[in-house]
Amino acid sequence: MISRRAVLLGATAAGAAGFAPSALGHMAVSRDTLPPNAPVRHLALSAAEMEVALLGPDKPKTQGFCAYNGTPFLTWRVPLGTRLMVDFENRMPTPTTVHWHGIRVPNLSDGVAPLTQEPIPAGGRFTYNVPLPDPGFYFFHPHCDETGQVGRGLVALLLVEDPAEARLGFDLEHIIAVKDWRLDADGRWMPMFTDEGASTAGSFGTVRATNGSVIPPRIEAPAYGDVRLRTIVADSTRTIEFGCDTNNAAIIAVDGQALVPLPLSKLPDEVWRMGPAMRLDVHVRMPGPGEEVKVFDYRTAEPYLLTTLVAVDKGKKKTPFKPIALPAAKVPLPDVSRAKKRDFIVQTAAGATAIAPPLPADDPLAKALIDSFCVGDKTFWAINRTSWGAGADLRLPPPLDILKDGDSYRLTITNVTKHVHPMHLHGHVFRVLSSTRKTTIPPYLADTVMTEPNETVEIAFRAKSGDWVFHCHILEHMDAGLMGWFRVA
Ligand SMILES: [Cu+2]
Repeated sequence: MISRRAVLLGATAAGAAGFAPSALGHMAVSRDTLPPNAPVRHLALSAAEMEVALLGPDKPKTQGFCAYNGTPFLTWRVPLGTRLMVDFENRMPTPTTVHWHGIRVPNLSDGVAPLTQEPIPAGGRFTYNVPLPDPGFYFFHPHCDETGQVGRGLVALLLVEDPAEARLGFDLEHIIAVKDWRLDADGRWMPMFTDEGASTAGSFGTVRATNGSVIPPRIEAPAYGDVRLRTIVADSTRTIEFGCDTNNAAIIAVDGQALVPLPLSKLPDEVWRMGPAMRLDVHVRMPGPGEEVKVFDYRTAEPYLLTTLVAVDKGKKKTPFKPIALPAAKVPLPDVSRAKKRDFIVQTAAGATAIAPPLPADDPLAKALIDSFCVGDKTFWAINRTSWGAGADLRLPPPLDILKDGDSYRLTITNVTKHVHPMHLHGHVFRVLSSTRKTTIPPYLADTVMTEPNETVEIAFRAKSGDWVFHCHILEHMDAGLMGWFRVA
């Protein structure tokens, strides 16, 4: 089934660049976030299936693992201010798209089918224009059958580096990617989308892993040295409580955005709760030679060891711990005092509903259909009684709201369900202003915010033109209705 949008765009699979001005009259082309003369880097990207040993040595290998460029957890490091032109090819047997999580991309490079492009079929190509105006820790992943493809490994990391960071004095940088695997004892994939999981907390992996390994990594670091730990929950489902067994640790960035260093010891239970898609940069001061720092997920009854840092003597002397502040984030900030207020409720649903007014009949997206391959077959969730299409009802829902380009908005997000929902807004970085439960946390910038049962979280942002989705990042929830969109015009 091909939507009217696809016809208007002219066979996107043949490679309509996100760079091109929109042929659509209904919305302003989102402003570019880099000047036209910014340095350009052309990169080839492919997604393909491969065989990987996930269960550990001497265990059966797993077929049908999905990876970018043949590399599990592919990691790109790119200088701040670069424009990536990414020539993507889908070598998987199923459709996909690429979404650049947390990056302020032009709308047509956002990778959301059918809002900004059609799914890229097997063998298809698409060029993404990815300006990198903000330093930080980002990632990219599919936004069609995200539950199935991310579940089978399709995720890559993107570190946008400010040259000033190299002079901050860190002795070591280390990435912790939290991602479990849903495998049976023979290394075969189990269903990623289950009705039981999608309607509750999500279907958890059967095997826990860090950076793909079921054996928690041990990393050597200079004794008394400064380590920048960069943690991402790349899992479809799991929420962790990040913590470590030292007092000399401070959060220096959330979702890649710098904040005034926040010692972990000042947080309730000395942990930071991270749902799927969330990132955290932590400065850890190493202890003396031979000693260790253990990094845990404290959410489980028995703390799960994510990684051990082992201090080795490199001649460094012990000095008092002073957390290193990253250069301040430069994202556009909302004018909170003049922001318009909007209220959203995250709730359960029994079947597709929509109460928002429909799009005008002549809108190119008014009759757009969601590809059934991209979403789940049941609807369990909604935002303000509006669900993303799933199952038999694959109509694109009307926008949750129409916002004005450049204006500031305050959103309250109230979770009236029994489960946590990490809510992500595309194309923007927002300020987390307040929570009815987490009263001790100072305001910070993020692109994904956790909402607990019975919690109201308030965020604020400056709206940028385009059609942007707002959704839960527990992937089965998203694929079972927990996604809506804003039109900013
Ligand atoms: Cu959710």
